[in-house]
Formats: sequence, C-alpha cells, structure tokens
Amino acid sequence: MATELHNLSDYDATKAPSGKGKKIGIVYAEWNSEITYALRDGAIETLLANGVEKEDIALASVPGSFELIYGASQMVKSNKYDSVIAIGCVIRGDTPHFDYICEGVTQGLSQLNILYNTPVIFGLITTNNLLQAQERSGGRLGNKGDECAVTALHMMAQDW
Ligand code: RBF
Repeated sequence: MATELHNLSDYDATKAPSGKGKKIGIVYAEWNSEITYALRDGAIETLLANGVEKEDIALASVPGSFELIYGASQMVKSNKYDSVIAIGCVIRGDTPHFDYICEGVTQGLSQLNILYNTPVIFGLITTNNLLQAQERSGGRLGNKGDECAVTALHMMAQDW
C-alpha cells in the first residue's frame, strides 16, 4: 500500500501562539541553498505572520549542515534568543556520508536541547533526491520552514 503523503504545513495560524516580543535566531546552511533559502524564508514569513518583529529575527549562515551544530550552539550560548531554528538540507549521495552528517547534526542539536535552556528546532531535511527536497520546501508537500516556525512559537509560549 502506498504511503499517503501529507502536507503538514497546512496549519491554522490562529492556533499558533503569538510570537510578539520573542527573539529568534535562524541558522541555515549554504549547501543546497535553493532548498535552504526557501526553508529559511518560509520560517521568517510564518514568524512575521504570527507577531514576531523583523528586527527580532537574527540570521546566520554556515557552509554546510554539519556546521549547524556550531552555529546553533553559539546562538544558544549567547542567551540572546528565545528559540533557535537550524535549517539544512542533506541529500543522499552515493557514499555513506549522508548518514554521518544526518547522525552528527541530529545528535549535536539534540545535545543543545538537553544542555541549555533555549529550544533548538530541528529544521534539517534529509531526502533521497532533490525533488523530495523541493516538494518539502515550498512544493506540493508544503514548507518545512513554516513548520519549524510554528514549532518555535509553541516552544516559546510554554511556561517551562
Ligand atoms: N552539507 C549539507 O548541508 N548537505 C549535503 O547534502 C552535504 N553533502 C555532503 C557530501 C559530502 C561528500 C561532503 C564531504 C560534505 C557534504 N556536506 C553537505 C557538507 C557538510 O555538511 C560540511 O559542511 C562539511 O563536511 C565540512 O564540515
């Protein structure tokens, strides 16, 4: 049976908590920039639509997804942000490199969530090919950047 594909970005904006007064850091990778820029812009658009001020969104780019760990780590340790969104796109190639990068970034960002008090949102898309990445960065399956922004809004709204 074929797996049904959902556009998870069809969220009800009125149900996302307001981000008014919140500060967000977005770190994004330059590898596969066609994809990561679209994810980044989707995240920004959704944050702005939910009350975040443009000047409260800080952007930083890093060369590849592996560097998201360092970038997000620096943002978290600066204590300047209420949440940090890490955006990257890893596309499977012919070597096991894909697995190492995905594993490394997942572990690295997970560690930040455990060790520090700023939620780090996992915006790494990991696909078998470019088409799957396009479908998830503003294509027929929505934009995972939007979902990262909504997730950040929820995490920041919680009184932990
Ligand atoms: N970075 C990405 O963000 N996405 C990729 O698909 C990706 N593929 C890579 C494949 C190979 C063989 C190598 C060597 C690097 C790749 N990188 C990719 C870059 C990686 O995240 C990192 O920037 C470099 O390994 C330098 O630390």
